[in-house]
Amino acid sequence: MKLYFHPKSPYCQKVLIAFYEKALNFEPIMVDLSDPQARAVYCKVINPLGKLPMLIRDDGWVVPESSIIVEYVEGHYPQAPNLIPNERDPSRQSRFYDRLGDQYLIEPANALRSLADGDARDAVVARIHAALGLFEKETSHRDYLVLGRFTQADIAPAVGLRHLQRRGIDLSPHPRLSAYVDRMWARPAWQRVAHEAWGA
Ligand SMILES: N[C@@H](CCC(=O)N[C@@H](CS)C(=O)NCC(=O)O)C(=O)O
Repeated sequence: MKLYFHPKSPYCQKVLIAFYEKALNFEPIMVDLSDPQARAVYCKVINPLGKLPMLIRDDGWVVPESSIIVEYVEGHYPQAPNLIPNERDPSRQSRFYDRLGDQYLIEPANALRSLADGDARDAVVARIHAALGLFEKETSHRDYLVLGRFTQADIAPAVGLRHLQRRGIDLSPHPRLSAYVDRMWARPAWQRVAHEAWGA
């Protein structure tokens, strides 16, 4: 299978983490969407929506969307770690945290890239701080968000939080949350993702 991705993209990092955690074989194909020619080819041949990541199986079956790719990976490669709990309620909670991470941490982190100082930026930063308060509470009494072990629930939030830090959002007023992010990014699969993205 081929994974179209960019190493610095948070949505692509969600998928890379799943692949590396499970030590899966795949063909990585890096796409630089900031290059107009590469973007035009990618949109024409692979994804008209111009979004990364995209997984394409050897039989041509296309799997878009980071969360759906993680779900695909868990369904087809059940080896440890189990990313999506089998139990109904933990599975729902896991999807919930994945969505919270996407919408309230990764999306605003991406938005901060292009927003100059002003009201629009202030509104995004205010929403980020509301989300940080929520996640501080969620991590104040547990090391992982669901089932007391690493699952899909931890991927989008911890990816989003690292990107927010890289955009200058200070997590130190949230000590449990800071410890949580550092704990996730200390995992070998995550260190590999960080190294490939930022050389860290
Ligand atoms: N909901 C999508 C979001 C994907 C997304 O927005 N990817 C960004 C990279 S982080 C992208 O491709 N941006 C290019 C663009 O919007 O032009 C997912 O989860 O895969």
